[in-house]
Formats: sequence, structure tokens, C-alpha cells
Amino acid sequence: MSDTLADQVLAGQRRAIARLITRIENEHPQAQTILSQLYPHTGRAHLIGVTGAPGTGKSTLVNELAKAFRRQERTVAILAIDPTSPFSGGAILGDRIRMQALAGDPGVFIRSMASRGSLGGLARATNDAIKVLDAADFEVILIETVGAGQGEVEIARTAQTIIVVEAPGLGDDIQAIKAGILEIADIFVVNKADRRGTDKTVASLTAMLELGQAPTRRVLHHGILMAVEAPLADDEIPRWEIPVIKTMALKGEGVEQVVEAITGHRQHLTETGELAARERARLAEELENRLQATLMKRLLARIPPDYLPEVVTKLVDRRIAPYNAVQMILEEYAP
Ligand SMILES: Nc1nc2c(ncn2[C@@H]2O[C@H](COP(=O)(O)OP(=O)(O)OP(=O)(O)O)[C@@H](O)[C@H]2O)c(=O)[nH]1
Ligand SMILES: [Mg+2]
Repeated sequence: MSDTLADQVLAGQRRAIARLITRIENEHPQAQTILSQLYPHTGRAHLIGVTGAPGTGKSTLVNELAKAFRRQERTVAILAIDPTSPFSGGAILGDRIRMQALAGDPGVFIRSMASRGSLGGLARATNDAIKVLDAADFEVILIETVGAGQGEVEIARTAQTIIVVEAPGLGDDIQAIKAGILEIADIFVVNKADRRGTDKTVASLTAMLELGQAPTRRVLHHGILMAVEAPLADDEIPRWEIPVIKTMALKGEGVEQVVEAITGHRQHLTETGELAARERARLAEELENRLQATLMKRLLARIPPDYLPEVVTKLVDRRIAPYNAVQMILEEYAP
């Protein structure tokens, strides 16, 4: 039993994987050391994000997708991200019951992650949990997030292939527009095809895609560290035609088409070089985020607790401008 936790994770031991993810969630000081050991073993899994408005059938679809990948003898990990509730509510209980069919399968690992504090913290934890699962050699990682706001959309963006799930009904408007997740979809799924209004939803989505598919270059990364360019010039890139697929996830109908689209998208990303470009952009963003967080932590550790509130008071009283306040703080504590 001299194996380290990192070794156990690399060997695919489920309890070790679960324990490490818990440490990540709790921001245990050891977690980052272990993650550094695992890092060279990451980068192989296909990361698939599944997002969309609450209740559209994401979990049901994820479950069916997992079964389909298992039929292809690929190993699957599922991360269900719940930004709203720190404790598992009814939805997660429902998911548990639904996922029982997968539970005994050693080729499947299921984990839900809830928010302890900030959404940014959850995003970082999700990112690290993905690395653990990737290192443990799961070939497919399905990440379910509720597409409710910008922060959740950011979590979905860490995936290589993003599926946006819609459901008919709830008026005529496409729910994705509200959440701003339309732009990030690689595949659209209109679930609950047994419901009235399915064709209408499919038609609206298709019309919108036709409007939206102007030949604009996709901005891969617009951080401060570097701009990551698309590997090919605009007119050379064979464009990915975003499919709109009808499913009845509850009965597993249409799921095979979704799997085909996922496989096709992965192939497209590889052939166009976009997979490597997205990876680079993602890592640049991660580096930037971590740098920011670390620098901020260091700075705050040097500043006495009363100091910043005093500066804020000066701002309120118009005795100093925000720009000058920053200069003053940095001169004092980070010369
Ligand atoms: N009629 C119909 N109902 C479905 C279908 N797929 C899922 N549902 C039902 O829709 C409800 C919500 O399904 P979930 O899979 O939990 O949806 P979700 O998007 O994961 O929900 P949240 O995670 O809470 O946002 C459940 O009662 C499902 O049984 C379908 O194809 N047809
Ligand atoms: Mg769900």
C-alpha cells in the first residue's frame, strides 16, 4: 500500500478518484501537488459539454449517451455540475435513480459537483476534476451544466464538443438565446420530440443558424496573454455544419444520431487543426486565470484588513479616483 494517491488515480481506482475530487472541491492544499503529478497523463479524453435550460432533459440524454458509448466499448465519466444547490436536491436524486443502470459498470464513473462558494471556484474545481478523470483514462468525459448564466456557460466552454439541449414548448422563444449559449453550440438537440411543437423549435433553430452562420472567424481566445488564431484562413476552413437533432431521450430515440454527430465533430476538429488550437486557447485561459488568482491572493495577503475599506471610503468621498487608488495600493504593497 505504498502507492500514492496519484498512482492509484492513474491505475483507475475509483475510490482514489472520488477522494481526489473531494479534495479538489475542498481546496485541500495537497490537491494541486497531486494534480501536477497527473498533468502529463492528461489531454487524451474527448470532453463533451451538455448544457441547456433547466429541465430540458440533459441528464436523461447524458445517461443515454453514456450507454451508447459503452456499447462502443469506450469508457465514460460523467460530471454533473450543479451551480445552484450546495446539497443534492430532488433533481440529483432523480438522476441517481436514472443512472442506476450504469452504476455497476466499471467502465463508467459518475460524479456530481456542487457549488461551495463562487462560480469561479466551481469552474476551477470542474476543470481540475476533468484532469483527474482524463488521467484515470476515461475516454469520454460528459460534463452536464445548466445553461442558466454566463458563469455556467464558461464551464461548458471547457469542453471540446458542446451540445445545447432545447425542448419544445415554453412559448416560441428558443431558450438558449436568453442564456447566451447559442453561440457556443457545436450540436443542437431538440429533446422531448414526443411533445407538440418539436418541429417548430427545430425550424426556429435551423433558421437562426442560417442567419448566424456568416463567415466570421471564431474568436478562440481574447485574453491578455496571447491571441490564439484559428489554424487556417477563413476561406480555407471547412465549416462545421451545426446539426439540429431531434431526440426522445426518455426512450433513447435519436441518441445514435447524437453519438454520430459527436464523433463527426471530433473528427472535424482534428482534421482542421482546431482541436489543437482550442486546446491551446483553453490552456492559455487557464494559465491566465490561475496567474490572476495567485497574484491577487499574494497581494491581499500583504494588505492589512482595514486598509482596503479605507480606500473604498476615499473613493466614495471622491477624494481619490479608482485609477489612482490602484497606483497607490501597488506602490505601497507591490512595488
Ligand atoms: N416527454 C419527455 N420527457 C422527457 C424526455 N427526456 C426527459 N424527459 C423528462 O424531463 C424531465 C427532466 O429531465 P432531466 O433529464 O432531469 O432534465 P435536466 O435538463 O437534466 O434537468 P436539470 O438538470 O434539472 O436542469 C424528467 O422528468 C424526464 O423524465 C423526453 O424525451 N420526452
Ligand atoms: Mg440534470
